[in-house]
Amino acid sequence: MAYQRILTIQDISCVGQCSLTVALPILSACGLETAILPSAVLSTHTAGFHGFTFTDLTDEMPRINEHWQREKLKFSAVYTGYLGSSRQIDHVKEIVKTSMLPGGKLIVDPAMADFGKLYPPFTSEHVEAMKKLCFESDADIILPNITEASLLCDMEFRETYDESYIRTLIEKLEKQGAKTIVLTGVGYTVDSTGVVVYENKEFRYYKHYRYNKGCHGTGDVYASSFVGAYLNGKTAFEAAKIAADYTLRCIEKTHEDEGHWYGVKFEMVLPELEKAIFQ
Ligand code: PXL
Repeated sequence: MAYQRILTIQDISCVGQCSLTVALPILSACGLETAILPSAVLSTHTAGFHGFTFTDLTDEMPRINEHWQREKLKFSAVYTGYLGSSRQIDHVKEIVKTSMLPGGKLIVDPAMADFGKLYPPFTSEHVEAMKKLCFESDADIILPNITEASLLCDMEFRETYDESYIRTLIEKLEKQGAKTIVLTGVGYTVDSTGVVVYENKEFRYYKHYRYNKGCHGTGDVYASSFVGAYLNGKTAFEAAKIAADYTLRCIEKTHEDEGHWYGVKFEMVLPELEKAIFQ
């Protein structure tokens, strides 16, 4: 593969093993030059820590992009994660328009909700802005979980569901403009979960083991390893499988340490991800 410079846009949670502190090392391990655009700086992530600081960087985003344009810096892919405000989403759309190389890939993890609920700072305004990023900006791939997918296509969220519910979700996303869809956290039995990939008009399902106890940050580990594999020439389905297997190994590593409640121990198993991509 040709050497690629990509851009990832998400927050820096200084402590907490999520967003940029996960994406940057994973993408680097996948051999990608990774430029970053921090959407905000938080002392920790927001799930379980109390009294965290939050510095919004929305107004920096267009200034940074103007400098990149003056320097003629371009990216062969843009991968977005947790975005701190709906106003940021407008800046991201502009950055994609001005700083992506022709034929570049836009990969959007809508990172805004889980378990049927929006993350605390977000409202329906954020959902509407995220729809625009996913559908109007021509995202090549979106990686929602079921909660995010239901919000993006205004469909009722269901905790228990069957294949026809999942199919309808994906069909509605496609109707709104989604191209390749990687729908995560889809399980039809109590001890399994998996990922449904809709690629080239075809549905495929990768089913795998589900641990009862999850870890905070697995969504970011999953999306980053997916992007790493995909940009190294894997199909979306192959990348989805590689990312699922890697994320499971990270969860196993994390479970070895009962006190590690705030993030995913993804570091020690990075060589396994590299092997899966480059072998
Ligand atoms: O992992 C998603 C995420 C990213 N960044 C921040 C978060 C969360 C989820 O809670 O709080 C700041």
